[in-house]
Amino acid sequence: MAMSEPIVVLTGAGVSAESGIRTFRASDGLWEDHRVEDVATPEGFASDPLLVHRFYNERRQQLRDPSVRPNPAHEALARLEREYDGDVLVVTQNIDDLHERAGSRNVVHMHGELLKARCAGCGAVVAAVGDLGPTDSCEACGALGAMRPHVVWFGEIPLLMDEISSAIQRCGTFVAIGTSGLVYPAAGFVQVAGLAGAHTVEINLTTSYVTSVFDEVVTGPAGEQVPAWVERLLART
Ligand code: BV8
Repeated sequence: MAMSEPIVVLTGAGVSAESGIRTFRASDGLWEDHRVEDVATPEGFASDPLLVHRFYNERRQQLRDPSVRPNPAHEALARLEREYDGDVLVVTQNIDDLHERAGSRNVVHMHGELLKARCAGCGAVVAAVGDLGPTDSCEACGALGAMRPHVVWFGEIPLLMDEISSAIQRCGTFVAIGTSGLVYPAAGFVQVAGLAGAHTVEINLTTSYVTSVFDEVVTGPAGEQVPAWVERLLART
């Protein structure tokens, strides 16, 4: 039996909202407490590493809170990967590990991962479960104070772009879930997918900056709409 065409799923902060993780641009959003340029840029980190470490330490502690768990949207995407008879790739802008904890295995974190740290000296990437600070030394090269969150800040190049680009060129369906469509290059993926002939779907609570580009728009909370969309798709294939 021929395999069905590959599916690429792009997720943003909205897919984790119902798990209790704040999004960036809601009224009570993460950025509300801080200026983006102070906490999510290399310049911000250079000028106040303690502030930036604290910003990520708080988010890492929250992620470890037992009440923060995958929600039905994460679980539905893991089901899609298990039951769909084609490839499913989750490209997430999120730095939490909820997709993996829900069972998704084919996940690319294009903006890095909260539970990892990277040595600014040798580039080694290590697990970071506890707090990070400006005096931590690299367990690989020993450099003192060189550890930073393994996160892609504004002005830095997203990770695994080649893998992402080739997956988008080959997919038959591109679905964006819970992302505002503001940050590039992620916000431009729908355009690339559509030009490559994919059917494009947006699942969001409201409209995004790029809603008009999608072939199909599903409005509502991801925790409800993603399981329903997966159910419909699996019933068709
Ligand atoms: C790069 C990690 C070059 C850190 C993040 C001028 C014009 C255009 C672009 C630029 C420009 N000036 C600079 C740029 C480039 C810049 C950019 O796009 N800036 C924007 C602000 C204009 N981009 C970069 O710098 C990127 N790098 O361009 O390098 C390059 C490019 C390609 C190839 C080679 C080189 C790097 C950007 C990465 C920054 N790091 N995160 C951290 O997490 O702390 S960005 C951060 O915000 C997230 O990772 C995410 O990517 C981004 C957007 O957030 P969303 O996930 O969309 O969340 P948001 O809160 O915005 O929206 C939530 C959505 O969910 C909403 O739509 C809401 O309606 C919905 N929702 C809420 N609840 C629910 C829901 N939906 C469903 N159910 C719910 N329950």
